[in-house]
Amino acid sequence: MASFNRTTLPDNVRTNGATPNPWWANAVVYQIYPRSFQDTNGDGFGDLKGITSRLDYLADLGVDVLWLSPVYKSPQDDNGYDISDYQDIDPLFGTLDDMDELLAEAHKRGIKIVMDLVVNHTSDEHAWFEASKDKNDPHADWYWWRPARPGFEPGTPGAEPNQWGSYFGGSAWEYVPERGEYYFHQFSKKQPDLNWENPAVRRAVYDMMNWWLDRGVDGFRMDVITLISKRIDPAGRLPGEPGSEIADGPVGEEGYSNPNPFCADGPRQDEFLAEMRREVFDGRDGFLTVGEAPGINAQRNEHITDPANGELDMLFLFEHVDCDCDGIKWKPRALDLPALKRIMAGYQTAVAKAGWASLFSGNHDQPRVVSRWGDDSSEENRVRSAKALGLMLHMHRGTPYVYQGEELGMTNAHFTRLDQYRDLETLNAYRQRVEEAKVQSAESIMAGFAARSRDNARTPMQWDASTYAGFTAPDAASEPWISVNPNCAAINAAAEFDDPDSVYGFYKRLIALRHANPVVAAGSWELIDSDDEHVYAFVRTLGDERLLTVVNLSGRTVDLPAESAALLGAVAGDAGEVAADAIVISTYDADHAAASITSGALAPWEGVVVRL
Ligand code: TEU
Ligand code: CA
Repeated sequence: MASFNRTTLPDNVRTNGATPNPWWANAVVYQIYPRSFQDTNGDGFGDLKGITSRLDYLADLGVDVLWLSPVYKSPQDDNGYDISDYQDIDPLFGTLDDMDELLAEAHKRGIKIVMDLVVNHTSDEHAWFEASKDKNDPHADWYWWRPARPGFEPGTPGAEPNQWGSYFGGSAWEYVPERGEYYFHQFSKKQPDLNWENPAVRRAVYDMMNWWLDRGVDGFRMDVITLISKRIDPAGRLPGEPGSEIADGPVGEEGYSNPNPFCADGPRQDEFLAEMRREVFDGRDGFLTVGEAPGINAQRNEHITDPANGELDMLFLFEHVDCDCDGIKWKPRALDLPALKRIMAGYQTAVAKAGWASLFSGNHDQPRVVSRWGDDSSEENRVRSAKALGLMLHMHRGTPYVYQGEELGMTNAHFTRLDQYRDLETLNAYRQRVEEAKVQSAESIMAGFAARSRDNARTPMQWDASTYAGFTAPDAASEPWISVNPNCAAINAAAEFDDPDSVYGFYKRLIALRHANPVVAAGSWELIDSDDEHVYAFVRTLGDERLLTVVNLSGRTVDLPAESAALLGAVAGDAGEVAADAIVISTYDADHAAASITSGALAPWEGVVVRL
């Protein structure tokens, strides 16, 4: 049986404050979006057998854990984040036997698998929701049902219980004549929010989680788990509903108010997470829990991920991937690097003593990082900037997450027509912002989609240069569910797999570096040259080992900033040169890095890690 215990961290090295260090202390997680990863039956959708067929690739990359986006039974309104049966696999992806085979084959290779747990809401086609439409059914109180506002005809504009809008457009309330009431949904109307105030709901969720862990799953990524506790008044009324002691927020340009301030990190957040830990994970080991945490700041991250509080192992925070727009996702702006560095420093310093950080720049909801913060306008700049961004992230303290295709330097889709998009968030935003509220022009929002649509990360994985990038067979019965990026001709795993200078080869080295060097996994982190607008530099220290990471995150040659230059000067020889063997890893070759250091300037997208 392969060993899972990759950690090379002695117990006197502090990680998240647990003793002994958690098994995942120097692990790297790889996120798979199954729908777009590998199709094996020609229906144009990725499937579980496809993932199993690519395990040797993932083992070669060196990742320790796979996070699968949802593969449960679902109407696929939000690509599986709307679950209608938590304990069965959607036929689109295969069967429970396929899941069992994937678990067994992954475990043989020393790779663990965590599933995506979506329990803030279910599908409106879940049996629980169907039953809850009957006010006399035991499930009647499993969701947030509310009557129409007094004086309004149910189902007519203005009759909604409050003014909240859904993240996916329109009101957050949907009227069901059968029950004569509205239900609350933060996301699409096919994703009704579960009522976590109801202990029967929590019990059912914990039972389901235990069922999967008993089946061999190694943990969960928990979808919007910091939205499950809603602010309510003593009578249980939501903000803004008739008679509530809590007003809901101001109405925005699209005609609705934002539920997030009343649903993010709510009053019972810690209680629910601690109860889940006790009811599901206590007594088990070898698991990983990571919560998706919109609305959580760095200080709350420390509390929730401090093992002493018995909640979650780590969280995904969002401040860093929300910092390059002014509140409206579809009106992006260029990255302000000092702002990003301040945010990342806040994350890192908050968990310096206890708690832990996740490290990600991409996922199935975010645009491709090489297009967003790098430069995909030429092959050379794409490869160099993808490596520079990977180096920057992976040299931080915490657990890195690699999103499928990020290790290849896959880019945004660069769609130009609305009919190329599939994501309901994108399509609903067009209808609401351009056609209904008329608050953004078609041209402006199409540019916003090209930069930020979630579909940028959901084009099929590029395995080779064939018609459908090897995602599905060229003669498949169906085309892929979303267009393959034509740049698969040059950007694909087959072209990169054996090339040590490829983005793939570079990510392999980053991952191996973490496995082999405790200072990378657990060393302290200190930002330097914080105001520099092009260079991201920081020092990692563990005992007497110190590594300087200095990355030029721009397409121009820039001078080494002062603090970095001083640290390098202290280890350089008389002629200012640094020995090539002091170069731990670099986005060019070691000789080029040494020459750059000697010259005091970094080439475009040049990143270097130097042992001080
Ligand atoms: O995402 C929640 C969430 O925060 C996203 O709505 C994110 O803010 C947005 O996509 C960025 O524009 C989780 C899942 O990752 C996402 O795929 C689901 O659509 C959503 O929850 C509902 O389950
Ligand atoms: Ca398939």
